[in-house]
Amino acid sequence: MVTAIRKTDRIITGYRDHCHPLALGDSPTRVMAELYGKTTGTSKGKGGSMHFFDKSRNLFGGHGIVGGQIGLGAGIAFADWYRGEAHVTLCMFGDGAARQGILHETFNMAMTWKLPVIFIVENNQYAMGTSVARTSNVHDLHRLGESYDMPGVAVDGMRCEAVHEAIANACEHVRGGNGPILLDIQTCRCKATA
Ligand SMILES: Cc1ncc(C[n+]2csc(CCOP(=O)(O)OP(=O)(O)O)c2C)c(N)n1
Repeated sequence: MVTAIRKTDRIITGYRDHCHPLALGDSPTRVMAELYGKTTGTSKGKGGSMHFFDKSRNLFGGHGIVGGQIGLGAGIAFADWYRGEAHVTLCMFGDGAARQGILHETFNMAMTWKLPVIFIVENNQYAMGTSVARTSNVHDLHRLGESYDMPGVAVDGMRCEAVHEAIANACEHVRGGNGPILLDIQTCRCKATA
């Protein structure tokens, strides 16, 4: 993902956030220090495991409230759009978070205002132990934006080239002023049934 974006683009994610600072160039020493609550950590020890923030790398968290980052991500994109800055926000969340009500209000406003945001479901088929199949009648998560006319694409998350290509295409779409796009990046090849 990081190979397809600009350094000035913004990233916001859920609570599984240890890899993001590393991918953005932070050192393992600082990441480990954060996990131990040390002032030498990425977020000065105040964030801990679920709340990695790094202003210098445009990492806006790390959020422990499942789905909370969906609205915040659109808010960051709104701020950039309002200031006339051409950044893209990559807003990541799990397949469980995708079932939160905030997704629908956010998708509606983000499409209405054509905000520069890529919504990314990290789809591992389970909200911790609860399978996609048990939480909804709709299992193709890339279709969740259809009622807002938001385009959606399913991506093989086990192939880094496919992820790079999908993010690069999505960035082009968003930078072209077309508004948000939803990527259902699948990190599990099996289909969860129970
Ligand atoms: C608003 C809210 N409800 C419930 C929880 C408890 N909780 C923590 S993780 C989780 C499941 C999240 O599932 P998903 O978004 O698919 O993430 P993954 O399982 O892939 O980490 C839940 C329900 C929470 N942190 N916040």
